[in-house]
Amino acid sequence: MQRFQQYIDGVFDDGSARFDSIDPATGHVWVSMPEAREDDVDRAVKAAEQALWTGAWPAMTASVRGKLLLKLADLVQANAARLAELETLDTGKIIRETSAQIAYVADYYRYYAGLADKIEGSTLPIDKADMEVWTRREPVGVVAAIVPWNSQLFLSAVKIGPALAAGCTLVIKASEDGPAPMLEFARLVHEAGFPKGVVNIITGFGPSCGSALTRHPGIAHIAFTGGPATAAHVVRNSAENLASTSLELGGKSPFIVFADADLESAANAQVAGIFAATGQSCVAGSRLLVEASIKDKFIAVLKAKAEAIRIGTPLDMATEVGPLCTARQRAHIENVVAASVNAGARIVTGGKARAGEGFYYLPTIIDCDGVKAPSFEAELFGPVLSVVSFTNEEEAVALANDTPYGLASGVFTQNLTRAHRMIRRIRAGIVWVNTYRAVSPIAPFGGFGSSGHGREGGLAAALDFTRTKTVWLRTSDDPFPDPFVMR
Ligand code: TXE
Repeated sequence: MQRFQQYIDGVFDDGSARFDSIDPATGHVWVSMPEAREDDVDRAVKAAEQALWTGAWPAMTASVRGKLLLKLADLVQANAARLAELETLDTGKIIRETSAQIAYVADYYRYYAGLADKIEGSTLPIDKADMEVWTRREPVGVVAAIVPWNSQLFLSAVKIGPALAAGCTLVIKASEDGPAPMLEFARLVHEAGFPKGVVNIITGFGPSCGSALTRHPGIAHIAFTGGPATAAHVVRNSAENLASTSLELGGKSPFIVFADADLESAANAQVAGIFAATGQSCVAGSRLLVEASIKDKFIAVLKAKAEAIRIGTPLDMATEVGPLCTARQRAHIENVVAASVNAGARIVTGGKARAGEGFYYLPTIIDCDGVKAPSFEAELFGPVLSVVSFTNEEEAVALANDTPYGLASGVFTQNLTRAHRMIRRIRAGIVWVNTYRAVSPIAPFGGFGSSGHGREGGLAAALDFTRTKTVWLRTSDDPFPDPFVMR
């Protein structure tokens, strides 16, 4: 059986313990993984601290850091097929998506490579005649980056790219579910030539590895993607080391279709929003809010599309929906769907696991009109769409905002003024109008409320990995004035 290794201080090793990784398409063990325990975490953080303050990294100019990031980008691109295959094998995410996404991950590194030498301080027009005052943007320190199973290379790139551009060092904890692509990526980091200790990549379980990492005194910033309950643990741990946090916690995003929308286009976007990535996407448009007058028609179109989806082995380019990543995840979905049906919600299509091996769940649409259905409220992280209708704009806004989450939203209408009103009133970090699930390194990404705080992507994300140092330089040769008066 293939054995993966962790990467600490520029060296690959087997880790303190080992665990087996399961192929979600078969439910069988396929590779052995290194499990980082407290000792490994401590070694990794100390290596990152050492690399932050001594050796080649802090002496490097920002432009050279940028060049290293460019080299990493080229390596990711050159190895995209291998990384995509590993991500597909270890998480069940379809190869059609992993290959396209990983090729694009290279562009995220390129974007942050370009930013490395554009992180500037400023000169202040200070209100004192004998002073020059300016600010420097310095790296925030050692960053703990924690990612979940879905899209690990992508979700880590939006943390690693800006952190390295800013001059930080990192310990990245890959998810215990499907860490293979991250551990393989460590080989590319090594090949790119980053000084040892700058990037450390481990994996392990949340309560042991994740917890030890987030409360470690050497950590200055925690960049976390995962569920809100885990985020609460992470933030509590950060009370011990006073690390700053950025949290990307998924959502229950509304997908709003008005009667005047281009229904064929909206239906395709809704398929992308809920069935792509088998629904295991933080921005999944899992709540369809549809104007009552077109509800039946729109659901009929969606039902036909859902039933035509090719479900199959994730390594087949023709497959459109693959297995869920874990048996645990599928059981969670089964429970919430069952509770929704008990509450009176009606299954339009799907609503059950696929028979046979692997953690498959059928593309599902649930009509929740007039029912308080758990599937309409809880994040399922699977191919399950819950539908409720509305009769006017006011009601659509109220339904859209009736959630503690606030990550993404979609508005489908041909009415320009209505689109603008909706953009203003929806409480979410992203509003897509007549499109869905579009991302770019250039655009900030992140949520409101229970969807977290902080933004990934865009210029500002790199600044989040810096801290400001203010420098005061006195230009007068006169003696220091009255020491008992603050100047
Ligand atoms: O995520 P966890 P899980 C949602 C989704 C899903 C639910 C639970 O609804 O059903 O969360 O998924 C690490 N200290 N999202 O349990 O636990 C863990 O090892 C530090 C939304 O898989 O949040 C992994 O690396 N770290 C979402 C990472 O946190 C800890 C993506 C995420 O795992 C830890 C994933 C601890 N105490 C799930 N416990 C999104 N935003 O897209 C766990 N971890």
